[in-house]
Amino acid sequence: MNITDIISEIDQDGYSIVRELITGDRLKQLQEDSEALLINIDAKSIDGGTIQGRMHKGTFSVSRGFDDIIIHPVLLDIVRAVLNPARPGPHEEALTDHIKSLPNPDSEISCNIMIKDAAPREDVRSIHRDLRIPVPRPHRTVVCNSLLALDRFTIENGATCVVPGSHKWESDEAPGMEKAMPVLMNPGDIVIFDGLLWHGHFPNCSFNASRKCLNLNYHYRWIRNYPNPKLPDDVWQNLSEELRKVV
Ligand SMILES: O=C(O)CCC(=O)C(=O)O
Repeated sequence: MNITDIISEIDQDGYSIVRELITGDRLKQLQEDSEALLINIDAKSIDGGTIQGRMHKGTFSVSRGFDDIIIHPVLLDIVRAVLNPARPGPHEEALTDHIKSLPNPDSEISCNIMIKDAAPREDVRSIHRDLRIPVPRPHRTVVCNSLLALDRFTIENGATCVVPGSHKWESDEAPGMEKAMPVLMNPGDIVIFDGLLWHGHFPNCSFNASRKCLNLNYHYRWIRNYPNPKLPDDVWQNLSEELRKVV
């Protein structure tokens, strides 16, 4: 699929899957680096109660292992096209007024990364949207989220689920899981979606298959939900100009 088709798919369905964005040794290294960072957390079990889940937040502040993925040229081309403010959407005036009312309406794009897992026997992540700003829905894309598969995503092991077309819905009432479709991926595939798309993940019904992914959330800087911590000066100086612009 070419980039134009991917962008039209995100416009129409709210998401698109890019196959084999990362392959070979680079993928293997990403899998190892992610595995090494994951931290144990309490997670909801499908059997009731709590199990040991895994996650890593604030990944950019402690690892340089993902910098090239943040500025991957294919990913950035898609994200920049999807977040393009020159493509006005519904309620554009209300969106413009909201942005203008902010103390620092910085319209550059920023990326926050974290590592997410769905552990064996972990329950669903409930269906949600990634943002709620005081602007009527739908509006043009202001958060472009993505999940790069590091394990296989299957129906059994808690694949991400999406409700196609729901980024265009006015209502903020969460749809039921029965409306959601699985996002089936192999390691190295990536799903890219509009932050207004209703999504979550299915339960991981397996007993031994974890379902890791690198979560790259691209958004306008004026959305203050996902700030990256400030890096020490010597680390910052060594980052490429291109990377510094998006973190
Ligand atoms: O881990 C998943 O499959 C879902 C992630 C998610 O809901 C999110 O990044 O907002």
